[in-house]
Order: sequence, then structure tokens, then C-alpha cells
Amino acid sequence: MNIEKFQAAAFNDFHIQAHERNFEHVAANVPDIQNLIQKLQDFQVAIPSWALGTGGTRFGRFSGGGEPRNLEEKISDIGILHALNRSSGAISLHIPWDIPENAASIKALAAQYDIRFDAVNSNTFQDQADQAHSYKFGSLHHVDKAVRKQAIEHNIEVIRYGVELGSNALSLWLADGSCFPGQLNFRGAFKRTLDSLQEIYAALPDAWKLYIEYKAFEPNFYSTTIGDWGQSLLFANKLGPKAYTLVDLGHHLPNANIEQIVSLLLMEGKLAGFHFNDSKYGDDDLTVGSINPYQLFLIFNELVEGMNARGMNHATDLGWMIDASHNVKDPLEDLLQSVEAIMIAYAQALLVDTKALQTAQQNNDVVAAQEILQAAYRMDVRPLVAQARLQAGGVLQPVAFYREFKIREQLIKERGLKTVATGL
Ligand SMILES: [Mn+2]
Repeated sequence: MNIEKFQAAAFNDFHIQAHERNFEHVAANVPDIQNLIQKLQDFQVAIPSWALGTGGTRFGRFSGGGEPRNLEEKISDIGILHALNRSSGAISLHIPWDIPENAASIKALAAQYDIRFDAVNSNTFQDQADQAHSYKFGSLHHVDKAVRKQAIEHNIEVIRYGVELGSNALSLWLADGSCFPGQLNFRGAFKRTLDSLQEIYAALPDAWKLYIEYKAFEPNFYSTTIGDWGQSLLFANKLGPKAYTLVDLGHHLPNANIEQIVSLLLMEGKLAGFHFNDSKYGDDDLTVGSINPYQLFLIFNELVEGMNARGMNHATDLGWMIDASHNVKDPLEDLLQSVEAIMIAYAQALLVDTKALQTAQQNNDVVAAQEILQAAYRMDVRPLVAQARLQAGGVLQPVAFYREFKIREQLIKERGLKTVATGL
């Protein structure tokens, strides 16, 4: 289904007066407002193909109906999001869940919705029906060379699919690890993983990047072979200039200072980008900004400051992706909320008075430093984000539009109530 331009225009007309009042009030305090609006419009967040269906836990899954049944319908769903917020112009695919049967027609379909292909994701954390060797005891770190070879070949195959679609990064997350002490020789596992990664790295096309994601625990509960940013950075440094560390917000031990990790990875030129989500306990994969929006702001503050220090392009020099999934929300509404939270945190970070903060830091003025950060964080930037969206052709209030025009009901009518998205 498509969002009709006249529907968006009618909706915006109805809300425009209230919006303009709010926007003018906030914009009066923002120096160089057009520059900020442009930055917000340029910033695009990739939607993962696996977040378009209802997520599940190991206890159960409660489908809301109308879920996309194939890659074409997933792209169409992202087309809806992008039409509403103009900030979701990319998709991150997962192979083998999203193998494109015909790359040319998939590319053409995505282009219709103004969507590009972000990083492609491989999958060696579960066994596929037709595979020769099991990943029960790991993939790239496996003690059996035949298993490693199978996993390496899978990753190279994923690169090939990505090349066909115009992607330029392979995102790799390994479930490899151990569940019990003594199960694994840590150095052996690291070295075998490095050997495997070297073969995958050698298969990367020229302009490609390898994103190495880390995760502290789960599905293995004693050790993870790429368990934290130090281990990921070790691999990235040993592999070479195309290899980077990917930060998934939910993949840390509780209370980790993620903004400090981000700052140092940026300093080293080794930050790949992000998998955004939120969590209270572990890898909860909740809606971005739903639990700890201040942490999200502090992360964006380090991103903006660190990227500016290196003269980087905010929109294109890092990979921006959502990696979330859960049981109780309409996935499309959830993604609209997540993208909105990201745009809000980014806008607030752009408003931090960096010069004043540097002065406060230089003077060890701890109170002033906090005042400066929180002055930006407590600004209601929602009218700025809405204005950027409006000028880019989106709608003022995406979630309200989605409900008013009964988009889920239409998707259920088109696809049926009992559809299940491919994926987890
Ligand atoms: Mn992730």
C-alpha cells in the first residue's frame, strides 16, 4: 500500500497552525536554524528487515496481523515509514531470511520508495534446513575446519547479494562463545575467528566495510568470543582499514558507559556505526529512547562532537541502523517511535553549546558542564524534527497519521490476519 500525497497534505493542513506556533517558539532560540533542519533531513536511519514483523521471545510470539510475507512487502512497509517521517530511507537485510530472488527488480522497487540498501547481515547463529554442518558449537571460531569454511562461504555469499543490491557493508554478529567453563580455549577461539575473518575480509570489494558487532552474553552464557568493544577492536585493528567496530546499544553489561566507548572508537577512526535500541536489563531490544533517553542523548553528544573533530559527515560516514524487536507493539508504530527518538537525540546534541562546554571542562567547572548538557537535553526539539520532516515531504505526526488512516487495518486486509514475517 502507498501513502497518498493528498492524505498527507490534508493531515498536515489540519495540524499546521499548532505546529507553526510551536516551531517559531523553539526556532527563535536556535542559531542557524536552516543548517540544523538540513542536517536533520540528511540523517537517515536504516530499518532492519527483521523488525517489521512482531518479535518474539523464547516463550512465545503474538502476531498482530498484516505482517510482510516476503522481501517485497518488507520494502513496502519501510516505504510507508519513509513516506511518513522521511528519515527511514534505508533497509538492512538479513541473509538467508531475505534472499533477493531477482536483485534488479528488488532494487527497482526500493528505488520507487526512495530506499537504499544499508549493511547486509549474515547469519551463523542458527542452522538452516539444507546446511551440511551445525553451528551448535559456533561458526567462525569452531574447532572443526569444515564448519568454519561453511560459515566463511556463507558470509562471502552475503557480500555477493549485497553487491547486487548496491550495499557497501557486511555486518557480522557471531553467537560464538561457550556456555560452561573449560568448554573453550579462549586464545584458540580468538585465533580461529581471526583466521576466518581474514578470509571474509579478503573477499570484501574495494569500497566495502566490515562491521564487527560485539555482545557480552547470549546465546552463550559463560563467554562470548567477540564479547566487548576491546575484542572487536582487536579484530578490526588486526584485519585492516576496512574493518570497524559496531556498537549495539543492548550488547553491554549493565551500566556500561557506552558514550565513552563511542568517543574512543571515534577517536581511533574505528567506529562502524550503531544498532539502536533500548534496554533495562540486557539485550531487551526495546523501542529506542523508551527507557533511557538521556543516555541516548549523551551518546549523540559524543557522536556529534567526535565526528566534528574528525571532519566527518554525520549522515554518511557511519552506519545508522535500528536493531529492535519485541512482542507487544505494532512493529511499524514502534519503528516510527524509534526513529523519532533518534532524531530528537541527534537534534539535541546539535544544540549543545560545544564552546561553552569546552571552557567549562578547561576550568573544571563541573556544575556549568552539567548545565550546558542538560540545557540542550531539556529543550523540546520535537517541533524542529517535525519541521524537517514537513519540509522533506513527510507528515507532522507520523504515529497519529498511521492510526488515523488505519494503516495496519489496511495491511491486514491486503495480507491477512495470520501472516508471519520471515525471520526470528
Ligand atoms: Mn545488533
